[in-house]
Amino acid sequence: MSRNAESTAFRSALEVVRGVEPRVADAIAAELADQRESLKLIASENYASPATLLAMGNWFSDKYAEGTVGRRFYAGCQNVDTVEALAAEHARELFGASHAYVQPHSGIDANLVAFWAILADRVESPALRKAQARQVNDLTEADWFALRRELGNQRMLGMSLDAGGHLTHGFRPNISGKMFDQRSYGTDPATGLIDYDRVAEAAREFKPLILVAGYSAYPRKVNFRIMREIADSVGATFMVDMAHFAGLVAGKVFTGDFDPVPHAHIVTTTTHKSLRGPRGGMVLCGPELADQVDRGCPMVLGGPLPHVMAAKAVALAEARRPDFADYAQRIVDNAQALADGLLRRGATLVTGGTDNHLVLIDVSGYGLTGRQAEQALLDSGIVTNRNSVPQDPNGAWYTSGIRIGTPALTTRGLGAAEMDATAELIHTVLNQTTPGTGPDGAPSKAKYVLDPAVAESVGKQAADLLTPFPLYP
Ligand code: DSN
Repeated sequence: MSRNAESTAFRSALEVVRGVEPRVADAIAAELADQRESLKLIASENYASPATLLAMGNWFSDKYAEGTVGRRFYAGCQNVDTVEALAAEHARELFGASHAYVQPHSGIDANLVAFWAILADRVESPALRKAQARQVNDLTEADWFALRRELGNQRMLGMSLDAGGHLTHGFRPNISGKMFDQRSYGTDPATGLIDYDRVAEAAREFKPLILVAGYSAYPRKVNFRIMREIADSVGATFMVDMAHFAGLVAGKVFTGDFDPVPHAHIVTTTTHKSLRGPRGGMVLCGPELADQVDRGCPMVLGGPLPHVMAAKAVALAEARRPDFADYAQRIVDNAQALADGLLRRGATLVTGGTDNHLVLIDVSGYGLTGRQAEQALLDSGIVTNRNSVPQDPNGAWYTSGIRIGTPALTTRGLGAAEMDATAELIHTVLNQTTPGTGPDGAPSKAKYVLDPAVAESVGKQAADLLTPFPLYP
């Protein structure tokens, strides 16, 4: 499709919205302007293609379709079947998985589906077996009580939050941290890297039902072959949440021991991060878990979103094209160029660099908290997010880290030279920002001082850097 056709489609859609609620149309236009003009370095964000975005705004949004392809609880789902089957087929082909479930609305939902499937497959409970066999009328109140207790007190071993793990891998703010008895493995304090011997030791001691690998703030590859061996040695189900790096798996940057699909019993992902699709989730697994995974809706999910599944099909088709592999490699090249540029200017990086799409700066080296650094960068047209570093003394709210990622800027076409210029802008802001004080004059973890002239100058340089790489020209 030509750029003109895309532009006309978006403009027309905006005019239709404007006719009903102009403030929404204005907010949409303002969001595009913001995303166009700032350096978007949030590691989990990207720019979906016009085809992906346009596939979401249509009549599929109006259709209910509980169930799975060819087996729905509603009539008239033949077109939903078409797009769901296409999305699943593209996902299977792209990742080499035998089964794909494309209904989850988000990464948390995909993980819930996976947890359910593993519990249903693994927990030894006569009551659960009866419920699974749809003999629910045979269950007594005592059976239901036992079933709830047995399902809800299983063991999960995942990567700790401050080492880069995710909330849904057994942490308190998420239901996984309440229903599972959870332990975590961290990283080596000297290197910042996963120590597989320590993971094996933790697994031997704790004997988890589920071993989870995957991260949202670990800047390195994970060896999934070793993790699977650890899981097998204690009889655990091995689950990988590849939400952050699914694009690198799709683009064959992560292969062999670093591709989770051949090694894990079950893999979950979001579709909107490095994979560059619509906001949503997905589960991949082998035949042994497929039946339980397909019960995701209505077991733990609300009705599927057919318009988003249509967009998933489009984005997955895009990811199967040869140029996606080139894109995925450029994401990593750019992250390494950004890390090198920061290191040369004196920044401290967790693990000393990166081999994926993200870089984690320990901003305590600049005398700042993550929150101060995040806001100072935002004032300067650089959008990042604060993040804990391992053993973070500032906790999960203020933090000591800034996480930056390259999937979005790589989509716009920026390369190594622009990454070096970006490193210079980030370093300038962090170097010129100082901690501020609260109203009582006491040191504050949130307040900061940055000369507005510096913020303005960096903001202008950031915008100039983007000018040759227009978003939706
Ligand atoms: N919120 C996502 C991220 O930014 O990494 C993970 O769920």
